Amino acid sequence: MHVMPLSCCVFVWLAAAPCFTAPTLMPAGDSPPSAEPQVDVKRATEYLQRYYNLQEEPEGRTKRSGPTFASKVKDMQTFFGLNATGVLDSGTRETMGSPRCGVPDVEEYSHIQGARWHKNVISYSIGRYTRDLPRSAVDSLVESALGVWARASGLTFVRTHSRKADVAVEFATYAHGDLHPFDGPGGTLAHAFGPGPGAGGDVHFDDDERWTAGETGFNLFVVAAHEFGHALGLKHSRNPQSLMYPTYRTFRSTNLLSGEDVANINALYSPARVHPNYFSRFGRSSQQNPVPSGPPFPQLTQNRCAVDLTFDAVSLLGDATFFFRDRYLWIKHNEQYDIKEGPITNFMPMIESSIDAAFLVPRRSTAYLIHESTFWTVKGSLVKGKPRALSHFGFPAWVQDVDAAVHLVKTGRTLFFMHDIYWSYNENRRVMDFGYPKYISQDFPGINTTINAAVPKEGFIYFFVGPRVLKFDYTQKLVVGVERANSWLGC
Ligand code: NFH
Ligand code: CA
Ligand code: ZN
Ligand code: ZN
Repeated sequence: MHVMPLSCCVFVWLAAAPCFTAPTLMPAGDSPPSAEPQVDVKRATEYLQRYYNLQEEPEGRTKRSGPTFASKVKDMQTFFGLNATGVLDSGTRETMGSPRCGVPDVEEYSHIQGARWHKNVISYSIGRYTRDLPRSAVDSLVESALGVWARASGLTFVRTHSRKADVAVEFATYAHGDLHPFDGPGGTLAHAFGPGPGAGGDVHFDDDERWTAGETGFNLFVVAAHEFGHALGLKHSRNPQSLMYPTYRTFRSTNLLSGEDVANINALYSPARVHPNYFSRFGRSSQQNPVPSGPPFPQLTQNRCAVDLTFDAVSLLGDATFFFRDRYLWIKHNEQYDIKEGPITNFMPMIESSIDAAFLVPRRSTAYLIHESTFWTVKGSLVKGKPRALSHFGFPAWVQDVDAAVHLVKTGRTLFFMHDIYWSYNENRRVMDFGYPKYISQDFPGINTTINAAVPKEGFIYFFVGPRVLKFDYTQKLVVGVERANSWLGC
């Protein structure tokens, strides 16, 4: 069996040392309970060994002073937002004293991406229920918690009653068959295994907690959403705004996910844009050298007639249509048969990344090319100035990229599509229209999956969805035709 990193960490760490609660736990081993400072150092040492990879000395003794110990204390203080003094003061001891369980903090942050599911449709099952809530409530809280990630990622979750579900959800107490017994009321609320076969993806809730749908006890929706993050491969975040922060909080706002959560799930599940160092500013690695997305070098040729060819963005520009895929570009002149093609940099040397979305505002003769949270302005065939922030259009901060954009001359609006929602931007007043985002499926019936690209033509909107293009009649609100995406490139 291939054990994936996250589940592997959970196994190793919990098997080696079950969760402990400093205030109630008897000091382990040889230390007499009366020797307070001794006990504190011992506990701190155990804690740092468990969560911060503090190494034991060769003879089996652990360094309790010196650079290693202090620097691990510092790491821990930094993680919890304490003063990083390296000194075991009372605040630090108190924080260490909070019961906790799971993968070591530092290990977790060393790289954001963990294992992932290599598919977009993930099955889940609900096995043993809790008696705290009606079954129907559990079903719908679990479904909503999965919906949080589905909306942010384009993943789809389907419920099954099979034992072979990818994500098997269960309530259990104490020992429950996976070597990681729960700890009774309080302490650890739940745990999850990262993507993988067997126990991989499974989520267990401690049924000694009081599970609720409200603000008393522990809110099942919030805890489940956190656990599903792990089940999809996400690790803990040190950002207290993030759902993946390691301690339980109730969320007052409707927005469970921080921008970082959204970025991390997308780094994991958007194969076209893999960012090994995305958000690495929380770690120690090189934020100074952002890694350009896509393959390391733009491919010099691409087969435009490949059966399953998809595009990242399609836009009109001048009297041509531009088709973007990874860092490659095809340009089809409207009145000519020949197609120009090559790496984007051949045409626009400044643009060394892929393009996620693009649109033309004809009365300004200006096209906007969007890459993640930035965009370029292109007039004629000239890229104007430096890339600007996508937030310029008035998006909320958590919007870090869009899938597609299209400008409609008739209404003067630009529509931005992201997963299953979209925004409408008023190009005349240069403000977002009120009441957005809205669900795409509500206003574009028939468009039920993530949109790759959109382009207006002869009064229709053409939505590129996977290897197909759907012709959408905006006044009838109806899909009126389907063809292969690359038929537009003469295939
Ligand atoms: C948890 N975890 O039980 C807590 N935290 O806040 N108790 C985490 C789940 C929360 C599983 O994936 C465990 O990370 C505890 C302790 C974040 C939903 C911080 C005490 C360990 C109230
Ligand atoms: Ca517990
Ligand atoms: Zn378990
Ligand atoms: Zn967790």
